Amino acid sequence: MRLEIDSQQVRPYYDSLGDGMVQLSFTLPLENGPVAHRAAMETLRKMNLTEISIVESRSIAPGFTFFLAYAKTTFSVDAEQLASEVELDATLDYYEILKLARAKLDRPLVVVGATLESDAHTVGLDAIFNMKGFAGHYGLEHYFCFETHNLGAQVPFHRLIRRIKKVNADAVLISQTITQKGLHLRNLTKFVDLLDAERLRNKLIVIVGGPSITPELAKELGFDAGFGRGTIPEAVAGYIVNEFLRRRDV
Ligand code: B12
Repeated sequence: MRLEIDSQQVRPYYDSLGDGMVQLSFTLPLENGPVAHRAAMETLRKMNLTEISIVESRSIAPGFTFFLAYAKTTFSVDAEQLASEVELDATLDYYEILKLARAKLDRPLVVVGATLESDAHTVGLDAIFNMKGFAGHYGLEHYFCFETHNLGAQVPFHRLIRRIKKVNADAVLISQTITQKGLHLRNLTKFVDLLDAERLRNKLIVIVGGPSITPELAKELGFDAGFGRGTIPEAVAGYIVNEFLRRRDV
């Protein structure tokens, strides 16, 4: 049986299509008990949820309680409207990128990558760089048109900038996963400021990626492009080659 879905009124569902039910988990800094329970209910009501049911409340440390709840949302979203606002993905594939590079580039582009400062999460950056690639897509090391320098984890600002200068980079790829207390925002803003101070910003294609990165956030922070969850290497490779050619040919 094919379900009829109204894409102008999309709602979460749990039991039956369109029921609006969501599952939430959160922690309150209160001892598990009736007061914490009421505080949790009140928290959910203030989110404008209805039909609230708290299905789990567990003490996770003295003075802290973890809650799991089901509740009903009372709104819908218009996915048709959203689809018209989303930029169409014009990603070139691996072979199209190589063809473009062979036709238009007279040298490999130098690409430096790192996870900044305290951030130790390298899996995402490696997915983009590594020869064997990610989800069946070759990484940048597999393309003849890139000279790659993946510096790995926890690279301090000054070391990254030194390497950018030493290899005369065309593009720099930063990965940021940890977002606790806005750490990524501080790191990324400082990095762009340092590039400015070193008069490197305008000579480089500056890219950031990570699970919480969106193209909009990247632009806001002064980067040329941002890539989020599920990015495949072709999207990044195609962007670098196209952006390099665009700047060179103006
Ligand atoms: C593996 C892992 C670790 C490993 C990392 C090992 C390593 N070498 O990378 C270890 C055990 C070291 C670790 C440590 C910590 N972790 Co951790 N970790 C994870 C975990 C389970 C998976 C991350 C991952 O590898 N994803 C797979 C990759 C392929 O996905 P991705 O990173 O999103 O990358 C894709 C895109 O985002 C994008 N992309 C990413 N980077 C870049 C860069 C560029 C340039 C581009 C173009 C694209 C791009 O492309 C990639 C491919 O599509 C996540 C939870 C989760 N399930 O996501 C927690 C998680 C990221 N960790 C977390 C935390 C809190 C920590 C610790 C603070 C825990 C602790 N208290 O010690 C420490 C911090 C260490 C540190 N100093 O950074 C939190 C982060 C919360 C937050 N938002 O701040 C998470 C979400 C877990 C959680 N739910 O709490 N962690």
